[in-house]
Order: sequence, then C-alpha cells, then structure tokens
Amino acid sequence: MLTYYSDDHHLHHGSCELMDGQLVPCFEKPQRAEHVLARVKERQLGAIHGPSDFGRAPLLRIHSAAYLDFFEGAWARWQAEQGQGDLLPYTWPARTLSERLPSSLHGQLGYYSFDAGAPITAGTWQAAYSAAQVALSAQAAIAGGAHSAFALCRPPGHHAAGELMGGYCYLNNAAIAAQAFLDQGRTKVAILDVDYHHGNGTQSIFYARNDVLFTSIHGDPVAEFPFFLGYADELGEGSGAGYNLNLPLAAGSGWDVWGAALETACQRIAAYGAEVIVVSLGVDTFKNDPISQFKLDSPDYLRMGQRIAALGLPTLFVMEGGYAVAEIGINAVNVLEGFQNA
Ligand code: SP5
Ligand code: ZN
Repeated sequence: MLTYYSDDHHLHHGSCELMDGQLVPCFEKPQRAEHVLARVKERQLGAIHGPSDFGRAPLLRIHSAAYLDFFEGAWARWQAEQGQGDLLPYTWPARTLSERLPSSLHGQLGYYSFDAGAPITAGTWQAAYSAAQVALSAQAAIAGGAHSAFALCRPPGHHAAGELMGGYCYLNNAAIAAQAFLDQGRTKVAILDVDYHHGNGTQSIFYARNDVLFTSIHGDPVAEFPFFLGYADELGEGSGAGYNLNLPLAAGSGWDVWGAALETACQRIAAYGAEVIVVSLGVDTFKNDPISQFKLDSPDYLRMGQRIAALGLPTLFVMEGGYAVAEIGINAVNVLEGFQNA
C-alpha cells in the first residue's frame, strides 16, 4: 500500500490545551506522525511519497474562501498585535448570541471555531494545507487505479466543518478527498469514521447530501467530546435523509461491542452501493489512549482492516486521532496490514 506523507506537519506544534481545569501539553503532537511513519517503514508497507500540490480549489469545495483566508492570515494578524504564544479562541457564538462576524482577530477566531482545542501557531496553516494535499495525493493514487492508499495526515481533520476549526482539526482532509472523488466522476462515496470521537465536521458537511454516506462509530456524545453531535437519531436531512449513520457506544466498549458496530456500518456501506470508501482512521479507540474510553487492543486493529477489506472496494485511509504515542504506529499500521493481507 502506498503511503503519502509530508514533513510539513512539524510546522504545527501547539503548546497546551485545557483538560479537567488544567493547561496540559497538547496531546496532538508531531511525534504521533513520526511514530506512524516509522512503523510504515519498519513493516515495509510500501513506498512513501510526498504530496503533489493541487492548490486551493479542492479545499474550496469543502471550506469557504472566507474561512480559508481567515485561517491563512490569522498568525500574521496575531504577530501584528504582538500576541504571545499560540493563538487560541475564548468566546464563541453559543445560544442566545448572534452569528455576526466581528472585525477583531479574537472575535473572528471565535466565529470560526467551536472549542479551544485547535491552537494556531506560526506553521499551522502550512501544516494543515500540506495535510490536505497529502489526502488529495492519496486520493489521486486511488483515482488512478490503486486499490488502497494511506494518507498520513497531521493535523487531523474530521472535527473541522465548512467554517469551523476545533478538536485539533482545521481542514477536513477526509471530506476534501471524498469530494475530489465525486468531482472526478464517482457518484457514491462512503465515509467510515472509526476515530474514537464523532466526526462532527464531516457529518455536518455531508448531512443534507446522498452522494456521501457518512458512518461513524464513536464514544457516546452524551458523555464524550464533541458532546453536541453524534447521536443515533441524526439520520441526515433533505435529500441526505437516511445517509448518516451514527453508532455511539458506551465508555469501556471493547472489540466485541465495537466489532459488532463495525459490522453494522459495513453492511450499511454495502447496501448503499458505495464505489469507494474513505476511512477516517483514528486509533484513539486503543485501551491505553490517554483521552479516550474504549478498550481495543492492538490485534483488534488487524481485524478492523480485515473487515473493511471484505467490502472489496477501493479504500483511502486518512489518519485522524490516536494519542497513545508509543503504540499509535503499531495500531494504525495494523489496520493497513489487516486490510492488505485479507
Ligand atoms: C482528532 C481527535 O481525535 N480530536 C479529539 C479532540 C478531543 N478534545 C477534547 C479532549 C478532552 C479530553 N478529556 C479527557 C478527560 C479525561 N479525564
Ligand atoms: Zn479522536
């Protein structure tokens, strides 16, 4: 399996995030991608390629120009204000407030975000832009005939919506790749989001559409981030009604429960008649993940890859979360090897 990767992810390195009332070092850190890359090499998964540059056009299919312009320019504005440290939002247009776009940097930052979990640093735009190009490059490999490809994206993307950053995400790499398949002539794309957290950004992007089926297995939002989306009764709307499948699971779920949910999701994808699958591959479902509550073990990721392979469809794997850094490479590459060896 080909892997696509850019060193530019190192340009994004947030300092800290809020957890349980404390500022702690960011869980989403460069070593994550380094460990996955090292494991791809160690297991000789296949060739590793740098990304091509497809420009802004495919990003604009998912994100608005105003959002991209804001994101690209935010760090320079922060420097012009003599800002110290990472750029982090602190006020959001929550219920009872208006959805006006203020003129100030922090007003606009609140407008374009949904939490304080997506710090902007000097290189965040470049890192996120390159991650999207990594996803597009892997997508192009599949469009060109490869049966599978791995986009080793960092920062991740599935929490990012059309005009929102949050949850360590800025540009929705999986959504950008899914849209590229459609723009190149495919008519039915399925997204399988196996990250521990609900992919609220991806869901919102495709919620009213039937050309992308969104399926997600995740920690029940009644008790887990992102809290405000990911419930089982969110089925899609308009022509997208019936094309959104959420499978929220209780804290403590292991492979028995998780694997059954994967079976449900895969049967839905097969019934849909998907031509291609985009897997939002988070491995924060691991038993030792520091911020998550599922109990998958490393061999379970081989089974995950095997079941996905049984769909028999061209499959693009896009890296999302996973914060047990020592094991992230083993677990992510196990999915790819389970797929490849099936
Ligand atoms: C891409 C991705 O996996 N993003 C996840 C963002 C999660 N951000 C919120 C983390 C909150 C962790 N709280 C853990 C509480 C343990 N006491
Ligand atoms: Zn996650």
